[in-house]
Amino acid sequence: MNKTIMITGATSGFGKAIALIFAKHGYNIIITGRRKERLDALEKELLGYGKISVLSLNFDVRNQNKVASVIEAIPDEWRAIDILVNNAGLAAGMGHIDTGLIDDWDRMIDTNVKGLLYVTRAVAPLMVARNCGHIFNIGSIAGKEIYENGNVYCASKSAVDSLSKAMRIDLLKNNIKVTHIAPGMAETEFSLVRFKGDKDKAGAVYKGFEPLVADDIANIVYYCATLPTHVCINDLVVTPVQQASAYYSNRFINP
Ligand code: NDP
Ligand code: 8X3
Repeated sequence: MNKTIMITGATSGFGKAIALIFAKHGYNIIITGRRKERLDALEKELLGYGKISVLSLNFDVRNQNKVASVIEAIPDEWRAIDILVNNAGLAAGMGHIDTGLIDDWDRMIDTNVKGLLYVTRAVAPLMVARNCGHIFNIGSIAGKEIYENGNVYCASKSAVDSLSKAMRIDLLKNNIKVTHIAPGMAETEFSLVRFKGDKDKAGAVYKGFEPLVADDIANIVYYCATLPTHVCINDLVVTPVQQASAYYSNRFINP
């Protein structure tokens, strides 16, 4: 019987790449996100791999009632979720703490922290009931090292790091693995979202630089998920070779 993976934020970037690699390996996939048309297109693409089932759930992780009711209503054959990937998240803007936009702060905290908690609260009991499961939380190098203007995004990802440790402790007796992955710079729609559609600002982030791509993170998630049952990778920081930390990167210099 196929195993089942649920991925939040599967309409783009890491989440989509994770859905594709697990579909290739014969997992049934639950994809979630706000953009319904993208979920529909991805569902078709995933079904193209054959011999798997796909369930699309269209919700905003910030809406606790919706998260709880949609997950509560999933059909019986989908309730045995083996892997949950808490990936949905974003950075909104960059600014000093004295001038930052409150609306941006709310979006980041509501999505990256509260949304992750709402989804986990709805799915973890299903794993506890079966005494098995694997939860992946996508944090960031920004949660390990704080950089100027990163304040609230960094804090939200530090919370993801802390919550991963907390989940591992609280779910220890339930045989549930928890893996925190903290990527460095990766070229997805992340910077376009952070800079609110400004392509020049988003493009500049990766200039003179070979960033990670979504497949790099997807391959790592797949590797961690397929280790022997007694092995759990707890915490991984993953950067491009040209990035040594949140502050140090070795950019190509234009001639
Ligand atoms: P993308 O912008 O490409 O993808 C983000 C995904 O999150 C989308 O599928 C989006 O779906 C979903 N999402 C965002 N907000 C919500 C919401 N309120 N409700 C439901 N889904 C939501 O970025 P990445 O793939 O790069 O980002 C994935 C994760 O990786 C994020 O948590 C990000 O912070 C983290 N990360 C990214 C890094 C990078 O450099 N790219 C580095 C380190 C960590 P939709 O809009 O359809 O709802
Ligand atoms: C995204 C990585 O360095 O842009 O989480 O904050 S960084």
